[in-house]
Amino acid sequence: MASEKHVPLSPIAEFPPEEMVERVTDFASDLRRRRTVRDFDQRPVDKRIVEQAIWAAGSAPSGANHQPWHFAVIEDKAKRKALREAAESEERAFYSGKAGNEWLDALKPLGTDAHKPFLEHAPVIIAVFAQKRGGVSTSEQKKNYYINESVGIACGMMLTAFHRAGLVTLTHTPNPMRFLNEVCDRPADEKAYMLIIAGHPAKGATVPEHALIKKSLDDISSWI
Ligand code: IYR
Repeated sequence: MASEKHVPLSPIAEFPPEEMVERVTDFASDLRRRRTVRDFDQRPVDKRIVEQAIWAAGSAPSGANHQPWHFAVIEDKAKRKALREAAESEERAFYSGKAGNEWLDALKPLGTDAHKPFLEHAPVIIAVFAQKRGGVSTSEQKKNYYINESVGIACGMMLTAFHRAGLVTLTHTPNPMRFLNEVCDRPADEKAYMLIIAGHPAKGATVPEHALIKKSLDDISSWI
């Protein structure tokens, strides 16, 4: 039999039934106001907000609790410049045909292009890495499991944390992202997963109308 040790669950808050509904409804309404924004104000973001957003992300469930993620906060000007140059070069190839017509057509309503100034100038730029090997302690080198699922959930929790702080975010995935290992000094067995950009929105920032079209509850769920 398993020889694992269990400890009591720390108390979690309980609420009267109606208050539970109210709390989850408030949370959902707030989260539904989250927007992906591409124009950031230059105003700096308190380092404690970034640390707490990483702390929130690091609480995500993960395969065998190996926590297969690393968050590199890119502050250095030269690294940001290198990041922007490498990403824009990939994006130029992407937008000038590599993506294929179907993908480019799908992106048209967003109005995005290869120009990525936020990679240099946004107040917060975090490169998220997924670790192929690791363990419950950073010194371990065991195989990791459900890496994409685990890191994806952690990223979602980070976006939620920034939103709760009153900031806007952008998930960015230059393709391919190999160059990020070099920019961020990360080992070859880590895979760049996505960039999370955060900050205050620029004055007059806009979002594409397309982004406001959301599927209904009936569209996205079934009770069987
Ligand atoms: N990485 C490119 C293209 C892009 C792809 C998808 I799918 C998007 O939802 C948005 C953009 C870029 O960032 O421009």
